[in-house]
Amino acid sequence: MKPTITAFERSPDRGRGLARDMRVRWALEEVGQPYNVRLLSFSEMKEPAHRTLHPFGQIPTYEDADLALFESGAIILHIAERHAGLLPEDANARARALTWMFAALSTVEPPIVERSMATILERDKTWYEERLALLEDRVHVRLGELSSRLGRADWLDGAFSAGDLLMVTVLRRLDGSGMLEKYPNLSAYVARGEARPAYKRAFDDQLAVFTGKPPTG
Ligand code: GTB
Repeated sequence: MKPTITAFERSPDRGRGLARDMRVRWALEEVGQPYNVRLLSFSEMKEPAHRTLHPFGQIPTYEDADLALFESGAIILHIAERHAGLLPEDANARARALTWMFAALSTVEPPIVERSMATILERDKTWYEERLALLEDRVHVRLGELSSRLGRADWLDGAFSAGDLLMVTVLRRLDGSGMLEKYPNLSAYVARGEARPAYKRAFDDQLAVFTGKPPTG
């Protein structure tokens, strides 16, 4: 039986792959697990039926037989634990990959999301420019640190892992801000992630939801 995930019926990003179903799609594509997608409107996400799956009324969720999960990080960990390809076999390398998953979600993503939310919700405030500068400073601190750690490596710790998958999707949230371009190794890192065949399949599938056209590849 195929797992079912949920995604926006009409993503506000117009198919740029910035919503969090993208990372789950990418993980499923990396491990070669076919899946179904149930598309939800904003009002459907807040209905009791969906809230039994997701207490916060959001996407993505993941259902497989009698298991239902929410939180993209937990879903990706579940996929990575049940299939080869996203976590190393060696116990220490695996623990380090998990560390990068947490770092992506709890250290790098928050300042990026805070900046992004300010650009959407606070643009008309008198203090917007001043606050944006502060938020961007915080993002730059993390980008600088991450850039130093990545150095000239392809991936964060040896082979590509679920840690890289999450980090790339987190950094993509800066798309259009011009911030990532100040760190050529991070831009190249994101481009390496986007060049993976599994990423492309996932991206095309989520874009097809927006355009209404089936993916060509
Ligand atoms: N921590 C949760 C996880 O990782 O799964 C966060 C889930 C979440 O924020 N879901 C968002 C959602 O359902 C969609 S991804 N929002 C609707 C709501 O809360 O009512 C966030 C997102 C939305 C849109 C864009 N975009 O348009 O660029 C980017 C990211």
